[in-house]
Amino acid sequence: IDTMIPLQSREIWNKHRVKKFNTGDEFQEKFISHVEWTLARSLYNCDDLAAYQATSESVRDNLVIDWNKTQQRQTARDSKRVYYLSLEFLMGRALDNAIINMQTDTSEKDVGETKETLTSGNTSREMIKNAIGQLGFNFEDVLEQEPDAALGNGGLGRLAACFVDSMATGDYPAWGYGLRYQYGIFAQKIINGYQVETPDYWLNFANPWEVERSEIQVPINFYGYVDRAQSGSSTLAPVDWIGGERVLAVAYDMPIPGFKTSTVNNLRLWSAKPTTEFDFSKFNSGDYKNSVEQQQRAESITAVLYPNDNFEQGKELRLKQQYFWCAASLHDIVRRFKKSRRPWSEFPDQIAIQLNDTHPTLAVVELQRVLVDLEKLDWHEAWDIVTKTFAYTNHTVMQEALEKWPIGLFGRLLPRHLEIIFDINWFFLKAVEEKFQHDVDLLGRVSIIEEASPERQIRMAFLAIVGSHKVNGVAELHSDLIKTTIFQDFVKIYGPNKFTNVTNGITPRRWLKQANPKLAQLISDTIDDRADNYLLDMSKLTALAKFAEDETFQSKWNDVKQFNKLRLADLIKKLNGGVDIIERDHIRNTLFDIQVKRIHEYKRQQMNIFGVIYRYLSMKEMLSSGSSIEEVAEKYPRKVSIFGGKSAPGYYMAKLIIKLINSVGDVINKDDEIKDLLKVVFIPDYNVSKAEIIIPASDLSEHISTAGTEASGTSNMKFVMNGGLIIGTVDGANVEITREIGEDNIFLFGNLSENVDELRFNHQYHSTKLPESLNKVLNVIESGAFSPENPSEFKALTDSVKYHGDYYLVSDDFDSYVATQELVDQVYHKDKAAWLKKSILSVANVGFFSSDRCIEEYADTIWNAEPVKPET
Ligand code: HBZ
Repeated sequence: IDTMIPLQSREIWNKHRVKKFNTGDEFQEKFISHVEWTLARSLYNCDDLAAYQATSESVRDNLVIDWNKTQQRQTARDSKRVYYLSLEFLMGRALDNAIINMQTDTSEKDVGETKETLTSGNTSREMIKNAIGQLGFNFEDVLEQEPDAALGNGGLGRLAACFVDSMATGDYPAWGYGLRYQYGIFAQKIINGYQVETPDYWLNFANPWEVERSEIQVPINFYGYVDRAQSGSSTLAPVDWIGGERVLAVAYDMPIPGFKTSTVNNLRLWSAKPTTEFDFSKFNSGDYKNSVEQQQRAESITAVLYPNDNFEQGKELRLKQQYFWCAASLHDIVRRFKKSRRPWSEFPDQIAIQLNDTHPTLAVVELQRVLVDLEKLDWHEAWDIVTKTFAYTNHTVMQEALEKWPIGLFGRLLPRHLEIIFDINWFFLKAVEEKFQHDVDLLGRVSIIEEASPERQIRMAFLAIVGSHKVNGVAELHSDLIKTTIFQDFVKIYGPNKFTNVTNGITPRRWLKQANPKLAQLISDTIDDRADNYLLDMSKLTALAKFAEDETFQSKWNDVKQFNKLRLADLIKKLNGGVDIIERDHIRNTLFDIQVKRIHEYKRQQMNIFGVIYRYLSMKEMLSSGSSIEEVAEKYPRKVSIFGGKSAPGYYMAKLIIKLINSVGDVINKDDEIKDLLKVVFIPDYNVSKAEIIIPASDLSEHISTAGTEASGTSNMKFVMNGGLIIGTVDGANVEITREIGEDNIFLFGNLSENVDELRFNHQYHSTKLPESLNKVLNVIESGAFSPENPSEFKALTDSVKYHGDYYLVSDDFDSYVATQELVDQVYHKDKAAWLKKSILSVANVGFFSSDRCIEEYADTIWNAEPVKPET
């Protein structure tokens, strides 16, 4: 490319080439020029927000240089590219992460001598912090100005965010593709104990972390009809789809910096806008008012993120979002491929596309359409390319979360795609029939089209399996479960090798270094790794094990936890209108017991709060039968139960659980008789930036889903990485966490997944007796103890356990849960050294759960992709 530009021009470009800031002084110069030129402000009206924006612009300038180079390098090397298609990227804040990832030099030699330059490894963050301080701002206050990019619901969206971080860190030529929602997940307010949703308009102030690529506009069609005028009678021949509604997809790019590498990858999010031209002939009536309204409707496609997790609603706008995003992304991918002028058969050698759940499955159909209808490839040749390109990650076995689309709705919106799906299904079923001639029910069971009433439905998971060469679950237990339950027939059809496991992971840059700087510092000091190389090779953490019983080290470890607990107490106080809930003087011997995640019956926050109630009742009973408060404290030592999480707005039971937690808190927190031995806190609006404060502060966290329901869980990994212990069921990644850190270092309880079916069956067909303990709790709730104005307020919750089959098996696990909680208390309060040892050993062995390991596994076993390393 270079040679096409005249030498003289190249010289001038080179002479004036942009340069990174590399010292605190250079940073300050950039900062000021951004305040004055980019923001058109000055020293006299530069507030924290402006300081945040100027800092971000300055840091971004550094990133952009590497971003451009990375893209040029990846194009020049022409190696296989990975595209991660996810409807959610729960990124959180970008600034601190970018600063941390900016450390480029992995050598230790600079540390100490040249503290004020960026090449001094560890100190880039310190350097910027000092520089900002000298300019008159507090670094933490500046970071606080950034709104979270909350473009996701929970684990699935956060996983995608960890993955793009690890893909950049591993130098993989990989892009994320998603949607640029104008409203991310709603902000949660708690009013009188109830969840109230308020819109999250996160783009209120200019977003320095995105670049609008207004030149990249992809037209996307919906509705219309299929014209087979030139295709004759042949069913598989290319046809024309005449779309009825047209919108434009505009690209917005976010830089994704790798840690200690100059690789900066791209996250491309699409935004919908109206086309500028009217094509009246395409509208049925040509009625002008309607045309205008249609144009206005365009923007609604990317207006809002659907706030459900693990539940599918089947709304037309959701399907529109999916197609809009898949079609735009594929158009981009195909355009880039075509520039290489390779034959189509090489498409799968150059491109791997990962489907994050079934949400992007339309991309499979769209690629087939592009190849057959537009590029005129033979059907089978095209299908071979498609299936070699795609791979699908499943995140749930729960029926209500599996996507299905009624064919009526689908066919109206995407008439040509429906035909293609029927053809895909026809060839698939034909092959199955040939192979399994005697199994009469099989075809019906595996058909992509479900014969349901009132209407047939498209089973998106089946389509994703048929359209992919690999299918993976997200933890070992889960990957085994999909093979024996929902996808059992497909294992028979394709053999077991199509199905694989890649256990989830998390990025240690955000979830250790950024969230817990004190612990990160202690670790790097202790294992003598001042340049933080352990963040790239987490097996280095095993060096901590030899300090597990060292008293001085334990005490430093404990001090870090204490610091983080105070930091959380400050946050809770702030959120509680400046009033302390947690007794500060006793924080060191108060157990912080935390459950933060989306509120869902299967995650069993209800069991947690029932346990809290049981503890409270037991304390009160002791007191009323004459025990002293000291005796009560002996049995039930200081504890604060902390909850956080959003409920889907339409999920009645989850909302009721939130209300119960708050109502119980109101009663317990005000009860002077128990002398602050027990507190209950619900932290409103749990999100990524709150998680960064909450997770490092945990002594204990709860991962207590009904066995077999939580595919993996990833916050379990985050808590362990921050030195918290876990109380959990034998579910999801808890199983592998136990294997890695050792069963002495985790508190497991409850029934196993292989017994769940039988237990459910028993509840359905026999009247099973509730344990005494739980019965007591439910009776007290029903008495109105927590809802005096409306004693039956929580009836749906108590009834679900008592009369409606207890689907989530709270009654089966309750006693072992309570007993395990008491064991936790004993270890925490009676043997702090043992506790600290467990905590240290857990961190020492958490390395497996780095998302860098995950990405390597995906690259090796699914994508067949190699890193493209920057020249050194
Ligand atoms: O994906 C979660 C799983 O529940 C969790 O166990 C796992 O660790 C995590 C990452 O693999 N699933 C989700 O978070 N799912 C959703 O958020 C979701 C969102 C929209 C949907 C369906 C599911 O339509």
